[in-house]
Amino acid sequence: MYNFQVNDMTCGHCVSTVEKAVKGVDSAADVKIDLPTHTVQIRSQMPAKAFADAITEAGYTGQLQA
Ligand SMILES: [Cu+2]
Repeated sequence: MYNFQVNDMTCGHCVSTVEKAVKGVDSAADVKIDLPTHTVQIRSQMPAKAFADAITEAGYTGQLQA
């Protein structure tokens, strides 16, 4: 389980863009996005870096939380 803080995700459109980016890395990933707290929870076998890169490529700033 990875937790990303994506502070520049500010509306429903951002949420769907980030979700698509995550699904683009792993279509089977379990993604939970909470807009009020700007958090993206991802359950996947893929490395965290792949998701970090995809979030960046989608135009957002994702901080992996420890
Ligand atoms: Cu938005």
